[in-house]
Amino acid sequence: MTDFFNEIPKIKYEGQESENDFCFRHYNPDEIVLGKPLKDHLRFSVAYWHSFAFEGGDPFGGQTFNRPWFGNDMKMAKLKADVAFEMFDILDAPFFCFHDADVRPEGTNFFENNDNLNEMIDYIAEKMTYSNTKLLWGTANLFSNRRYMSGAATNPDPDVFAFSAATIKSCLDATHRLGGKNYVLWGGREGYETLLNTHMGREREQAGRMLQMVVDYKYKIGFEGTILIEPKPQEPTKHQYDYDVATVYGFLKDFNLEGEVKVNIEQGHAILAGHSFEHELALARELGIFGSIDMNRNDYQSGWDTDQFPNNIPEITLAYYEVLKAGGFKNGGTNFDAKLRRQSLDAEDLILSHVGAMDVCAAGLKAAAKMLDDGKLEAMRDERYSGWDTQSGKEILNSDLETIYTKVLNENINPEPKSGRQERLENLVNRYK
Ligand code: XUL
Ligand code: CO
Repeated sequence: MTDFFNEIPKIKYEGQESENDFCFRHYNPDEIVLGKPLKDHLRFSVAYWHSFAFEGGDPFGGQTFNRPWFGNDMKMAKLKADVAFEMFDILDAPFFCFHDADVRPEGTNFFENNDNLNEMIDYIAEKMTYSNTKLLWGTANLFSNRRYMSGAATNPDPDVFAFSAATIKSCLDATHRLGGKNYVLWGGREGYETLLNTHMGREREQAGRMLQMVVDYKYKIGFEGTILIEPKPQEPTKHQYDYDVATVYGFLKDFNLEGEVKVNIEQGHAILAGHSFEHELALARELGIFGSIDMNRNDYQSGWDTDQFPNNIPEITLAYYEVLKAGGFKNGGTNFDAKLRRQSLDAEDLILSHVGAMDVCAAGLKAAAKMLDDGKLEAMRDERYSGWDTQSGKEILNSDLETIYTKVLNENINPEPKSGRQERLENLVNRYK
């Protein structure tokens, strides 16, 4: 045991009347909702990078957190893992997620990185034998090191493509070894800073080729998890090729991978792309590529990817409504891709940020479940389209322009506009708590 979390007890469900800050008010893991326990609906995951690797920096200043495990050697990496698993235990977190660079010291070449990663994966695998926390997904950090400044798979230099491919292989091996449910590709630098130096078509081909190699390798090693792309429109790049769900779908179609790869949708990224979270979720569901979510929120004024913990129950309700409509998570889950504000220095801040986030997600999911179960919203939506279920509606859709022309003339079709009833639906949605 380390002494980092000191006196902080295991977090238990106490209900909404409790005055204790260190308890769940809405998240009762074993509560049955729509026939299954809340914990299996939500599948919460802690992000290793934000909770244990983030130093508190922002564009104007560096480290604010003093953590006993900060440093670039194996002893520190192991202490970091000890603290991480202590936090997973305090929260009884079902899952965690990591990048290679979060868990291992940074080496000076591929050999050292690989060696460091393997030693840390041994260490983490041992911890997982007596922990309840499983791996939701692993991923490679192909964006922090300066070698990736012009991209990873989309780099103009083939040696960077090679370095990236080798790194993905080690990370996929590590994820497989730890029993990961998914493997994520977020292309932080797969885009451009200026079109003036960029061969866009070529870079897109390179990204597609890398993805095909990842899928081939998944089958080769028998990894049964899902490969996920995490869309984001920009930041750090000016433009990222995996802009949003629609763009990723087009890309997957182009490389014949739409049956192989799904999406990990992040709240903040959806907003940066000019969409709502529920829009991205609904589209992924309709296209059959919904996989998992990164739950967080951005500051509504600053306009960049602030990765804050979620706290808005009505917004979360609409998001989980889409997740439930998609049939819930299969391999996916709710990963808190969220970090403390840089003034939140204390160990308890790390715990309470997750407690609050788990609670608002539980409240949102329960409201969404009631809304779905009740069926009023779906009935009103269906009613709006009911004309398509009639004989005439079906004929129109299966017809051609000439026949429809004659039909409109003969039957004197003269549509009468109907209310979209938006406010009535908004009022309805606010009733579910
Ligand atoms: C960056 C982001 C990443 C991915 C994993 O905006 O969301 O942390 O989730 O690389
Ligand atoms: Co993310």
